[in-house]
Amino acid sequence: MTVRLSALLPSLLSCALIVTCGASASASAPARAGTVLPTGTVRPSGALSPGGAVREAARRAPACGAPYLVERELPNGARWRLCWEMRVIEGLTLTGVAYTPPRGRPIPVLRSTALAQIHVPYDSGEPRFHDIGALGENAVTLASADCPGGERRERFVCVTTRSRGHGYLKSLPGEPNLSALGHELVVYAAFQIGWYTYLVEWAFSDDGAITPRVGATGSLAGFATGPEYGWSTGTGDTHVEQSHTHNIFWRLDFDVDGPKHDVVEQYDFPGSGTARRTLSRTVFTEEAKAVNAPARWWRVVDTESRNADGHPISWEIGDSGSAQYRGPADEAFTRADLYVTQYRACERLASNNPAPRCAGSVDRYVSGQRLTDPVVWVNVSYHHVARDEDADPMPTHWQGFRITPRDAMAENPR
Ligand SMILES: [Cu+2]
Repeated sequence: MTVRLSALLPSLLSCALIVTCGASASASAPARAGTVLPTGTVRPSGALSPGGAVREAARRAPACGAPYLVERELPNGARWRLCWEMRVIEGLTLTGVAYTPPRGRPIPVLRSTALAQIHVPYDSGEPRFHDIGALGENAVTLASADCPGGERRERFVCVTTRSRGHGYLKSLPGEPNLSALGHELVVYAAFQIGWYTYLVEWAFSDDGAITPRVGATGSLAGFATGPEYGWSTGTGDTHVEQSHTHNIFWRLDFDVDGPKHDVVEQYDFPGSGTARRTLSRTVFTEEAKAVNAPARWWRVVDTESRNADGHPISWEIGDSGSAQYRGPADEAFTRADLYVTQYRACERLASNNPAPRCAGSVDRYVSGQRLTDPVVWVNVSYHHVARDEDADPMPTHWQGFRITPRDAMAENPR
């Protein structure tokens, strides 16, 4: 552990000198062979989408071919289609995500999704990393064993299918037993940031659900502290590893059943402590920030399109697994769990946004604009108190959330 600390010291000093620590964590990463980005798949560093009509056309109709096209049918007959690219800043980015239920028509869900920040504040107050600044430059070459049963695309991305346990199981007297194992398409990549390796994945289930999540593995950073801020790891009590939080932000540009008529709603069920719970709906007509609460969830609904049952098609967002970190005033972007903003191409990251034409963080993107093309930002926190088992390599700790179809189909799409 001593060796690691001394190895980190130069990057910490340069971090202090340049004030913004966005690139400092990646600067401390061990040099890796084979992390050259695939030609033609990466935008130049800091570059934004092309402007005007070209940009509009490109984002309305995302298209791609091999090896960037993912099109897969799962055993129940459901299909997912999407494109991937490895962006310099955000790393793995998925566009044009559409779900086709068994015997149904394709339903667009997301125009694009990518990570928008990995913010890692340590419990003593320092250091405080913003690990996304050049994620794509730190993509790890995957071995074939790292992509079991799947296809490696351009060495960095794995596309595979895996079981998700029982999709359903029904056994009622007088009725035929029904059960089936479910499957999901998984698209993931790994990124080396400092001593940590982040596994960034999206799972696309055969029932239409999407699970974005990030797993942190690799090695502990080795920041020593007193017992009030950490946990004794390693041999005996020679080292107290400093606790810290991983605040992970996703940017989700929804296009539920096409680019128009998307509205974001919040649902609550007040009545705690009484026998009844009522349903309460809040429609976000303007840009908004929201915090988690028990039984609270959100949905993006297309107000014009209907399922065969006549109900509006939507995808629901649940974020109940977050530790809900709240930072100091100069980290106001940590003070909400979900943001809804009007689409702007230059609003890319939740903090340390690289585009000078836009504000610097997601809390400041919320400026009272009317929502006609909503982008949803989800913040999931995990408080990492190290334990002896974390060394070494550190077992993967996962954090993420769920996006579930709500009335996209008229019945179970089995
Ligand atoms: Cu950690």
